[in-house]
Amino acid sequence: MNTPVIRKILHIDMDAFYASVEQRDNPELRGKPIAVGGSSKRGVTTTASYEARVFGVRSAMPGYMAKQLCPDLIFVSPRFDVYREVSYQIREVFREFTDVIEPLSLDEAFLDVTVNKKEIPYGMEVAQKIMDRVQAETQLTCSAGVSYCKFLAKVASGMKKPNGLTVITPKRAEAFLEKLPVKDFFGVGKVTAKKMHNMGIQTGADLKRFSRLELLKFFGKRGDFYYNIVRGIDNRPVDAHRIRKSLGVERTLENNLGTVEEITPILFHIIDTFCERLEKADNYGRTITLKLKTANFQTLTRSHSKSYFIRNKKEITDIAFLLLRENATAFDKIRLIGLTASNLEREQDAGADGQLSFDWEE
Ligand code: TTP
Ligand code: MG
Repeated sequence: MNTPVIRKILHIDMDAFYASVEQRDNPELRGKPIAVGGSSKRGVTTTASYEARVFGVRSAMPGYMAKQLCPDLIFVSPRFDVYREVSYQIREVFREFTDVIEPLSLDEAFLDVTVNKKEIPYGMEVAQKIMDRVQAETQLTCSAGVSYCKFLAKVASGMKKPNGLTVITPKRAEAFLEKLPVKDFFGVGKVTAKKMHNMGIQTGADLKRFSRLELLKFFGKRGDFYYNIVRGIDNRPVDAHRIRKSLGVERTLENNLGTVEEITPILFHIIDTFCERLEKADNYGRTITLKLKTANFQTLTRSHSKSYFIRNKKEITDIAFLLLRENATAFDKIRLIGLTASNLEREQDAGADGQLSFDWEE
């Protein structure tokens, strides 16, 4: 009888990625609190240096708020072409060890190193070697998580940032998950975490008290995922051939909104993020889709296609608002808005944008 092979999965994630690149390339910024992006009107930060995080500055924070928290904050414009270049460099490093690489964004990827090109028996040793090689190639640090499945590798990589390496063995997995706050579960977004908190679920141990059926009842098909994950069961393979068919952004609203006037500022904000995401991914679509979820959980989608790739922000804005107005009479209140680009220029460019394939928030 074959004994099942325990996989060795790594999750590698660059530390304060854009900010570290900026500090690397401009010595004057080193040791200082900086935020990348966020200086324009309505602009939000993409990320902050560790010096700025001490003050509470975070990703996706409006610039004015970041400045309030940290008056000495220096805003730096993003340079996506440089981030992309670093992203290629780190993927080349990964490729020295394995071809089973699933990028999640420019700065993070899953690697399956169960079998690796250097024939290193320990996942932890592979991870350490990769961290060293990444630093040598890019003068930047990354953090690594090592485990037997994607979920735990991903959680592990965030535990000792920056420049940290964390291993979660199968033996430690269940105890670790019991203590883990559900808000830190990969795949549990803000809305679900809140719902779980309302149900008295704070940690993995609390979550474990619910049966599969109960979780299915409360969370639909995601209930099955939560049931398994809290028991350390995650058999998803590292998918080196994930094909991206669309790129999008969606937001669940804090309050359900009814009129076009109420929705307008939020849609502007979504358009900003959406355009940034397309630019970051360096990928554009011929079709733009607006998705609205109504207060009574109906999903409305409307699309607009062109014969060319839609890159221009003004045009994207016009299309988004056209689609919103076309829908305006179809709902009473809405609870979620999303924008998606499809018919992409580069459907093969798996995960080059930062959106996770299993962000199952909504
Ligand atoms: P992350 O890996 O989430 O963050 P980070 O690398 O800046 O910091 P950490 O050390 O905690 O990993 O994201 C990678 C890059 O993606 C980040 O540097 C900037 C960009 N980004 C955005 O543009 N918007 C966002 O909301 C987030 C979270 C990241
Ligand atoms: Mg990172």
